[in-house]
Amino acid sequence: MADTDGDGLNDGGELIAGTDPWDTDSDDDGITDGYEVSKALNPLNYQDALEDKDGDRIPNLYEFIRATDANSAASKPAADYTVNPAGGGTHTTITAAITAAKSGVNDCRIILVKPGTYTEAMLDLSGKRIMLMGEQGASPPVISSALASSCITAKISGVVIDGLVFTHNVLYFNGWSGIHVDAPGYHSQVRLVNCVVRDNPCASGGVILAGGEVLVDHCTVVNNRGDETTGEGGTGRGFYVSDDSYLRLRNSIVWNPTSSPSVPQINIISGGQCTVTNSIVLGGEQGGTNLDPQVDRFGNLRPTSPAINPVGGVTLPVSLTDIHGETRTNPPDLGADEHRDSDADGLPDAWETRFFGNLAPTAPPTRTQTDLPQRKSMPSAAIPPSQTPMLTVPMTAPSSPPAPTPGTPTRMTTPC
Ligand SMILES: [Ca+2]
Ligand SMILES: [Ca+2]
Ligand SMILES: [Ca+2]
Ligand SMILES: [Ca+2]
Repeated sequence: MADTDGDGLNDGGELIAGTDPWDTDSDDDGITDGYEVSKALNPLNYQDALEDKDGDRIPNLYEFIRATDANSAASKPAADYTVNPAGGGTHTTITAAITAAKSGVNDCRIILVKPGTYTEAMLDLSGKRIMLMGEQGASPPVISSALASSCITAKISGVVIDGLVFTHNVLYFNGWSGIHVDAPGYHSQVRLVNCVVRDNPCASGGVILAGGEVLVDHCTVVNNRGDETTGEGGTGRGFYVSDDSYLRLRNSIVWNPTSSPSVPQINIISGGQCTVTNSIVLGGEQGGTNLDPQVDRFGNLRPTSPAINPVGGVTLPVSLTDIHGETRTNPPDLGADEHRDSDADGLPDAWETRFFGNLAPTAPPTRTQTDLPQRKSMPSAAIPPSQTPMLTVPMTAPSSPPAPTPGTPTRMTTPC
């Protein structure tokens, strides 16, 4: 039978699928009808373009453009650019990699960002569809703006930001936010997944939506301020949803306590829309659950968090892994961190790996001060007498350590 529009789905198939035999992409999501039907995507729903059906971090749209299999986690494109401040990648700054991706002839390029703290001026994702992908590990890459602007801005449909931490290290300022999305247009979509947006002291809080539909999946949006009532960008502690934008929040945590309870966690104005699914939101806003998620200062779940194996958790298209690269279990935990305690010592794997370098129940002999830059500069007098200084922890672990009390690991306080 003929395939009149040449989209890989013959006319009989188009009839069965309900698609347009004269239109290669009936739902205008950038993926042809033929590919969508062959991969059991929905050729009549544009919202699956930035979903990740096989959970391999690569959205369906990118799998299609890059000619990989959206149904197989083993089939995915490699990163096109690698950012490593220490060298060895294609670039040492994210800005340079974005510039390269924009100036290339190809679309839907992938930038892998190695761990580090990046203090570059506001990153600008525009011109071409780009996926910014943090390398997963115990210390995921941090984008820490030192400027009175957002850490990053996404201005084009198809942008995906996966596995990064966004924060500011400056004092409060008006306008802007941790992430700024301004991608208006028909069926315009941006996806944030497995990201931590924390400690952004901005008038518009964690994330500004100023155009487009933004799918926020497994993100942890905590301790952002957004408590200015007259900021130029308006206010919203977690999200500021304006200008006909649409926030689709799923499997996430929005918990931004401040001194001004009148400012919403998700502030919706000027035609903005919002749907919240399977998420914790302070105050129960927008149908979220009002339970303290017990998140530490890095955005990770403490062992007693209600975000772990949430009651009524639903199975949705999710990443197979969390921001640390740890395997998600069903039901997946809320936010960017999946709580894993593989040696059952009451200490999360990511926490042990980050601070001790392995999963041993007490400090390993290989640990050095250089692993602990925050403590290295802390004068000993600043250590409360009730806490044992890190470097005097006994080097020899008892053969059968007592089971720690849940929620009270041996030492987890770090100077802020
Ligand atoms: Ca066809
Ligand atoms: Ca399509
Ligand atoms: Ca579709
Ligand atoms: Ca995929």
